[in-house]
Amino acid sequence: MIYIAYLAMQDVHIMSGRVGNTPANRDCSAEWGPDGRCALQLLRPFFWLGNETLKVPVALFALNRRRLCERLRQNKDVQKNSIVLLQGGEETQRYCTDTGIVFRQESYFHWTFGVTEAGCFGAVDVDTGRSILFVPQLPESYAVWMGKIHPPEFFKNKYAVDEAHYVTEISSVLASKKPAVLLTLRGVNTDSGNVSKEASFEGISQFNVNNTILHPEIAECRVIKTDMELEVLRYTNKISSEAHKEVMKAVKVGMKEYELESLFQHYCYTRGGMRHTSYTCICGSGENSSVLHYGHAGAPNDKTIEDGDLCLFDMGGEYYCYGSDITCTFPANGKFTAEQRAVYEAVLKASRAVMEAVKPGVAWPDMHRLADRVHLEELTRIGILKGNVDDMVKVHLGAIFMPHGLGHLLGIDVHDVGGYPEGVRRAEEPGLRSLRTARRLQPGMVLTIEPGIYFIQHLLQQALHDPAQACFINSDLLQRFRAVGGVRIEDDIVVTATGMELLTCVPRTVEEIEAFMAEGQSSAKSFDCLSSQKK
Ligand SMILES: [Mn+2]
Repeated sequence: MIYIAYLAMQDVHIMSGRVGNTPANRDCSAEWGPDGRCALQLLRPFFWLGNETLKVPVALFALNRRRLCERLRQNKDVQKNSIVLLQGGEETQRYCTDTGIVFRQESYFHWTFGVTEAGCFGAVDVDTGRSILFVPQLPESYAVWMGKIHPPEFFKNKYAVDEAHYVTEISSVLASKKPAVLLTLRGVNTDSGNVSKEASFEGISQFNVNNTILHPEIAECRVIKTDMELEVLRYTNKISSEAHKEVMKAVKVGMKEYELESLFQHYCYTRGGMRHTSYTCICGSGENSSVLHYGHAGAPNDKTIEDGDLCLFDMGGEYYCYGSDITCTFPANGKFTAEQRAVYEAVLKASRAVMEAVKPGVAWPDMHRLADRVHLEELTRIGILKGNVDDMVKVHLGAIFMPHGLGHLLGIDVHDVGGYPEGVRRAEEPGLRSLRTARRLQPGMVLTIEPGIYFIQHLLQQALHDPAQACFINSDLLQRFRAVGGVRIEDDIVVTATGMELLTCVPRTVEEIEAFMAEGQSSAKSFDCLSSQKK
């Protein structure tokens, strides 16, 4: 209902059904839902890459700005007549060369304005919600090398902001608004420890600037996703799930890991308009599946996949700066060994136990503890561990097998912001301390659920040399399982009022995976998402 303010009704051609796609981003494909509410396609203008890609109304960002202003107005430290000022990302080159790196917008700026171009600033009047975009005044040579130069008016329409000016006018335009204070963004990202880039321009010293209020407030807004944002995240998950399935169908013993990385990226881009992935693809096979962040420049997915290898592929596509984060683990030859199956099913049990328990009010560290406990129980059932599970928990044995956190917030950043607001403490115990958030769950939060069991030589050696942990380990059996490498099962979910919605849709049980891969080798009969989720 709140969307209605953004409709330009006179422009809308109401149709009885969906209108065919036309390659303009201001067309009129209109559709009414059964309750008389309009579909998102009605909200214009929108971001769209044509074909079957998702149309994202820029009204998404108008709503984000409105939510931010409402929050700031409730903050007693915010004076009347304050203006939020953000600086967008800038183009960069390879080191000292003139070779450009494909631009990706800075995440806070994207959340607020949805602008894809580099070198911009944006301002929002907190009292009125009025938005101003500042775009770079491009040199004439731009028209030769880069293409048509658009005036500010073009960007005003493209992004549905109230005003647009050149960046060179920022000082005079803001001065004309006589703001009591400019709220700029300065704060630490709790995952990287890096500080956000605060807006700065020539002449800012004439303004009263506050750089501490904005960061916690805007981060808090980003933690809860709107319905329009959820539509984008459903899309990124749909495309990335399909891409993972393409990979599972194509994988063959003898291939290089990077061939599957390439196939994933190709599917995401060609079918989903995803020029970027949310993070570097992790395509570990065999023992590489136990390397949590394999795929980096020092280990660039370059091993040959061998018969008997387990593949752990952690990959997610990004559309219009919204991400996804999915891990599939499956046998390269299409058939799990007994050991692989036992470990896989232990992790799947943990994943499903967490999904059953997720709902508003639940503390995320408790979900981590739940997954850990299921792992320890299952490893005991398999025989790798022996003894009392409560005693194992006391010596943090779970963190030997799952040294990372159970999952994290997901959104515009794959490790999305706001995990540790003031008052939420990071635990110190192994495993739990790696959690990227320790919050209680609220409806509208999007998270990954990614339990894993890994046989990491370094950690196993450490445990075997620690009498407090070694006493629980059956080292002969452990030896047999080391070849499994690691299993991770990662899905993306939204917390709903009563539980959760699963966004990811890939074959998950051993039976589903083996059947899907067998079909993939012969003909391409597709995996049925709905019937799988009903199970
Ligand atoms: Mn993840």
